[in-house]
Amino acid sequence: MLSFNLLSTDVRGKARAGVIRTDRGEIETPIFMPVGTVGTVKGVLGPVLTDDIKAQIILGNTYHLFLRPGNDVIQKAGGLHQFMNWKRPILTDSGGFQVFSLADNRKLSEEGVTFRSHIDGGKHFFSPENVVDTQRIIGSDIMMALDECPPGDADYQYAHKSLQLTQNWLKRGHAHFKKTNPLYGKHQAWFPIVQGAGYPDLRRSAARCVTDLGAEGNAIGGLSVGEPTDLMYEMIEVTNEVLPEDKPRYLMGVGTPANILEAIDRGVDMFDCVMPTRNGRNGMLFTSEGIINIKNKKWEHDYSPVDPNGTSWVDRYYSKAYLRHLFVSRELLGPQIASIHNLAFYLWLVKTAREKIIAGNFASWKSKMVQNVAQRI
Ligand code: PRF
Repeated sequence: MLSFNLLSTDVRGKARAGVIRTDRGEIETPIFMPVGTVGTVKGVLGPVLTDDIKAQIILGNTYHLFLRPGNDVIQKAGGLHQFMNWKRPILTDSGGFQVFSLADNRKLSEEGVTFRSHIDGGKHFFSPENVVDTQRIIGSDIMMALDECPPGDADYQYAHKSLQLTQNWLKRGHAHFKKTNPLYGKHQAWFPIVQGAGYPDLRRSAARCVTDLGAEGNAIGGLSVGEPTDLMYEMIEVTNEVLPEDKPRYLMGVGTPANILEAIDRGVDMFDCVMPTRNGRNGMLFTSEGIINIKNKKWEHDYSPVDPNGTSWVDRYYSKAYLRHLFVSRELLGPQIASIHNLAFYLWLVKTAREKIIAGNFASWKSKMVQNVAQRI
């Protein structure tokens, strides 16, 4: 089983510190989950992820893994954990969001979604049931429901209709989850997803529908998809007023360090985002003092550490001038160092948030940190 223990709640706000227990180990919340879309956190070796970055759980994508290497390869390997030799928990996204953002020729129906692969144009069909089956084959510790994520500027009518579809899919996915079993002897949880675009009444009714399923954890989707940041925060608040307190809450695909701190302050426990790795590969470094563009000429002769306050060994082992040189020369090691640094920073951020919540001084630390992390240096 997956269990969640709340250890403490911030005295003033809604921030929580807790522990999720899975068959593959514990996850201390709030937590950030590095994104490992195709069974690799891009450019980062497994031992670096576990021992240096101290990732407690990583994310995989059903859509990508289903297309390549495919269910047969993963099943014969004995699941994704065996295949990539990762022993800690894995959460997989259902594929819904990726079908909508990557695939071609999508056709949505009550039954599910047909689409063409962005890799070879092959035609496929995802349903609330068959994405559970694929996630059983992957063997993820937390499986996600199939949902439709409407665009950030969806009008009410579209958002309402889309939510009805997602809610029907949630019920079908949940029923199928209950009827099926893990293939590799480790419990798998299934999390439903709250949608409802930027409309408080839709969010509330979606959160009630999700709560009624009684799942082991719940997710908030459909945010950070182009809507104003304040609207995103409002939707998190509205949703978390309804979602049960005794289950982990996962905000999907969010976000900047400031977004994460604000969402923690509103009672979110789990996060994932491609930003630390994707932006890192482009030379953007997140630090506790602000954002660095390492390709900037200003670092050409800066022989000080990549990040003197950083928690990863790469922060003190390499200089900014050296890292800039690697980026300017398009050397592979540059994006690798930046990814390791950024992931270690994100994990430091949520770990420190957790310590502050437990110590009872999260609010003041958060206000200061939200300003620091957003400035360009
Ligand atoms: N649904 C799913 N995955 C997601 C999202 C969603 O709404 C988002 C939106 N931020 C990111 N990843 N299934």
